[in-house]
Amino acid sequence: MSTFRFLHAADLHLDSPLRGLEAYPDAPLDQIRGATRRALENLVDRAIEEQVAFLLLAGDIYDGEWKDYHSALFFARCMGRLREAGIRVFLISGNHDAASVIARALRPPDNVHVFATRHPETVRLDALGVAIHGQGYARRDNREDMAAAYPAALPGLFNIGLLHTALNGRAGHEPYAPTSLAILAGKGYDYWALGHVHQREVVSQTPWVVFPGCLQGRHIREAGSKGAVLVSVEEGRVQDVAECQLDVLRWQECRLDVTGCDSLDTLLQKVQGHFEAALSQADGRVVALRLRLAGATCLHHELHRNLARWTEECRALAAGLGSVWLEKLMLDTRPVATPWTGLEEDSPLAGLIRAVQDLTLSGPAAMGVGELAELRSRLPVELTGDGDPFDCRDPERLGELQEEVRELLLGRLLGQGRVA
Ligand SMILES: [Mn+2]
Repeated sequence: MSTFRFLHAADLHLDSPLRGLEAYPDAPLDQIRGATRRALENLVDRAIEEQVAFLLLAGDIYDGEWKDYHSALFFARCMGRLREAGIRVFLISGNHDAASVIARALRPPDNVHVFATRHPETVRLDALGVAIHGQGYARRDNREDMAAAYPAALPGLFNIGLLHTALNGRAGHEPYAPTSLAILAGKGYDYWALGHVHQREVVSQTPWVVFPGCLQGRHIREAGSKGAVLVSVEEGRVQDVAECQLDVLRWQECRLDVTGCDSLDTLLQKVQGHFEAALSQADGRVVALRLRLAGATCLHHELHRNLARWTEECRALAAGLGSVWLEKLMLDTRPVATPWTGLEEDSPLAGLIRAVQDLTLSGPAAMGVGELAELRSRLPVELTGDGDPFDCRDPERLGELQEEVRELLLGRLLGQGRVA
């Protein structure tokens, strides 16, 4: 039994198109557009630096069919660098790059083994004492338990299973190639190299079952550090599974407490401090932030009334720091006083404000749920996953929407009556 290391990555989604980001006035489009390629270059660099025995790619190398061969040529060039370094690559196709989806596939260099799609296949690396079992997707919508048909472990070897699956279901991910931990464990393998779920997750250590997560986040629902895992095997046993951060642009969702901020200057100062801290933690990467302001502040109504303007003010602060981009500003603030403070108790305005406060916006009809559902049905599936802002079936999201409508109305009303 030998000692070696290998890298396991998945869900590269090479050249994934930008989704609606062109609409933002100053989105770093070039950096976002090139991020999946730069992350793949980082993966290749790391494989060479660490002198790994091989690289595993567990599906969704591509994002879907393309109109030219650029993505496939870029991939071939990266694989060619590994070939020069004597590193073999084992890959399976996933739902995004199933044979039925990608018509223009190019043959990769000869250090790359692409697993069959009709049946599970096993590759033995006798010099290392390794067996790799895998099967790619022939078509996108794959609902079979593929793992069940994988062969049992080959005795005396370090066995790896390469599989693109949602296991027993993962929020925000289509339930492709469903299977269970019991089925995986029953094969007797040492390491299951999974793909499909974009969040890094060590599902089990006995045996090792690992989702490395996507190589590079592409939108706010793929926030946090992204990359691959480096697996160290000693005497035929997994000794260590280490996270390798390989992303070049990092999405981050954060919450900033602005309790007590009593002027827009103090608020903007606080926001700037927050941006600077995020930047210093990003290790030279571009940071794309979604910022949620929270806490009780007398600026509550002003922020709600002029959200678009304060979003641009914050965006300008971010732009001034170079490598920070504000994707969205969201409000979770509360007012410090009741909105009718200072108004005549029985004045018409006070009455109207009370009416808005008591307004019941619940019920599907009031919120236009039917119309929203109709719009939502036309969105690409990637946009309607977990935490989807348009999901009106989610009572929590509906509650948030109601709150936003109420605050907007109050902010507008108070703006008419006096300075909030
Ligand atoms: Mn997938």
